[in-house]
Amino acid sequence: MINKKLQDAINTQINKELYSEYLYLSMRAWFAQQSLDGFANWMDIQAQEEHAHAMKFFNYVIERGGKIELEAIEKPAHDFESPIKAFQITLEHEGYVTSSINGLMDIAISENDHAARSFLQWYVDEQVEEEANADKILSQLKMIGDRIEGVLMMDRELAQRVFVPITPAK
Ligand code: OFO
Repeated sequence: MINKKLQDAINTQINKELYSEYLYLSMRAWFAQQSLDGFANWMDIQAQEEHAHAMKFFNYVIERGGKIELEAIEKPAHDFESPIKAFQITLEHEGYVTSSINGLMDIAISENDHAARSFLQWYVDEQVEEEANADKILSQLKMIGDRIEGVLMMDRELAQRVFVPITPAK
């Protein structure tokens, strides 16, 4: 049976993951409106990953005999000014999610829930990748600056990203 404190915190985290999905869907739309379809594809995959993160938590709560309580999802921004701005927001957001995951791990540790610690370790590792991916793209965009050929080259590269399904629970 899942610990109540952790269950409530995971329910909040599910909302954050679903908000992340919304945010990246909104960015996907913005990039598509700028005719940057490769960037839009990257955001589309990112949104799918966030949905998978939410569902992995969702399944875990149920598997451990807990209760799911879905909350309203906040409206995301819809105008991102530039690719650099969008990736600055992405990196900042992922940093926020990382600290939130760390908070869940702190609860699992203080409640002596070893199963939850093992489960949450996947998210701790995933966040390293989430931040690194956003940081790399942001750094490259800064190098490219205003050079449109560079942006278009990146757009072609980001069009290659594909969704890799994750294990639904555990
Ligand atoms: Fe779910 O990792 Fe991004 O937000």
